[in-house]
Amino acid sequence: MKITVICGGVGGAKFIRGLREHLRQTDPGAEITAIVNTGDDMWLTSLRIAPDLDSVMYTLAGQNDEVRGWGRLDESERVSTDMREYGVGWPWFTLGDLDLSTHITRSHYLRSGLPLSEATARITARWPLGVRLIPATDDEVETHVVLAEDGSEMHFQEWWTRHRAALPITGFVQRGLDGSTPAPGVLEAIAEADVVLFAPSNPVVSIGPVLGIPGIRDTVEGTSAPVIGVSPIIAGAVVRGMADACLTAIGVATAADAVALHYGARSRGGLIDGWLIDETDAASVPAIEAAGIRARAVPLWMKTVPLSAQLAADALALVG
Ligand code: FO1
Repeated sequence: MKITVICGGVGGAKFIRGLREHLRQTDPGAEITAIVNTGDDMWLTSLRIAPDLDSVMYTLAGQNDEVRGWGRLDESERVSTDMREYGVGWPWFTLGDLDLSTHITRSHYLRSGLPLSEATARITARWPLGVRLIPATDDEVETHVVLAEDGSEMHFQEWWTRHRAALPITGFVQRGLDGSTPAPGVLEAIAEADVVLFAPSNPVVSIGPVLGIPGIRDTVEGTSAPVIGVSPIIAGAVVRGMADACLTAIGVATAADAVALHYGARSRGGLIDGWLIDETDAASVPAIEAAGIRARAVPLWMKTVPLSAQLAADALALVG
């Protein structure tokens, strides 16, 4: 079976880890392709930072800092601490020493003329991930927020890490979107999949920027594969991060059913056929079904790998 997952960072990484675990037990020959958001990416002190690609890679490699949710295990910060003395970089954005190894390697490949997708293939080859990671695009399409105060733009990453998404914004723009194209293999991975999954990632700044790359949304709408999503919202609250600030900025309620309706039923011109919500949101099943989307309430908290594997099994079961 070929499964393609559209994802962002932490929530997506845990979900894909669960999907890999489930398929190892039930369909060892299955192929998993993750199409990963690159809207969070940026150049910082001449290094290309790709947070979501790194979160997914480190998690699948068992090298992720499970507590912080980003960065690597057994990390140290000698370099970034010293760089502060030079007054370069973002003091609010901590680059660990081992994490810098990844950024230096990626930047080396990019500076050598390789596209991000090839750099990613070479970097991820270091670990037997069992999942193919493809960036949504090889082009530099970065998410910026539009500040309510004066309409100026700020890179999403500064709004997110420096201001904790607390600065009022009126929306998001994808800088560099015009003329951008999906990375090699992205459209085929969606069109030729047996199942397409939307990981429980931020609908606005993770899933949204992937769908925004010209050609990707149309390919999701047109694929013969069922498209099943997993709610990133449980009982009206985000699981982690500040997705509520993002949803509010685009006028979507922070609720499992609201996000389903935001994606819309494929049978009515939208993107999804099925939607998993948490048991605490079970009362929303009828409304989601009334919108043309098959819904099921299951335990959504991915506290352990077995729980994540069960969630992946529940998502695939919704195909049936
Ligand atoms: N998030 C923070 O809140 N503070 C940080 O200092 C920080 C550093 C960082 C470095 C590398 C990286 O790949 C991710 C990092 N993140 C940090 C997380 C990052 O903002 C998020 O992973 C996503 O970009 C937002 O979903």
